[in-house]
Amino acid sequence: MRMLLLTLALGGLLLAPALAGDKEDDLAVDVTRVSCGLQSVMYDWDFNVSSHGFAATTCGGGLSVWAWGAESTIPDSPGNLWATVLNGNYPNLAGDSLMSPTFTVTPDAYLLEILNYVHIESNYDGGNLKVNGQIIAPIGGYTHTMNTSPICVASQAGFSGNGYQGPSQVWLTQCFDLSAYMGQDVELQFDFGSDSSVMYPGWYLAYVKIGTDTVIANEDNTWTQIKGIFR
Ligand SMILES: [Ca+2]
Ligand SMILES: [Ca+2]
Repeated sequence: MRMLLLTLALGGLLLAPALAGDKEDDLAVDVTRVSCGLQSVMYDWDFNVSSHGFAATTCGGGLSVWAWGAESTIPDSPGNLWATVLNGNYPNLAGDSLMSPTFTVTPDAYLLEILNYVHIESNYDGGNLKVNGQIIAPIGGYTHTMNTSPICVASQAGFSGNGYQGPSQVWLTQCFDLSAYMGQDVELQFDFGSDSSVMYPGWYLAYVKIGTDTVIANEDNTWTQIKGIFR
């Protein structure tokens, strides 16, 4: 067994440089894709299940675009989700904030992971996340800085473009660290805005999960399991 493990380890070392030089893997590495590594989830807002109390309010005098429901026109749609217009392109002059329910940031609920899909006119339209009205960047940073054109997110950092995911549009996780808000009640705000021409499918949210990357031991369960072992 020890020899087998050694062989596998050496094999891995030999394979690593070959994979790193592979063209397709290089493309994959360029993709911004950071999960939170959540081990425990306090708020599991899976939008395929419900809208989870999120609600939209217009921003900067723009048009309302956020909608929850069944989406079938983008690749690998989970079914129901939040979208900047379902089953079609967002309109010109959109400006809309999708607001979450209020929750408290705690040591068990401070890493925020989203699964999102972005196909937006680069820099002229875009979206970002705000916490209590302040922009928060994902780990690794936003991919774009908007120009002065879009309503609601003008000159702000955010997600934009029709190739931020790499060579084609795919669903990506992004992780936001809310530890600066520890102990505070917060509300998330997914802002989206567009300018006066050129429309694309938009911004799509499959889930928002908030938790921690540490396993939280449930003492009752743990004790039950321990007793079970010795029964
Ligand atoms: Ca546009
Ligand atoms: Ca859309």
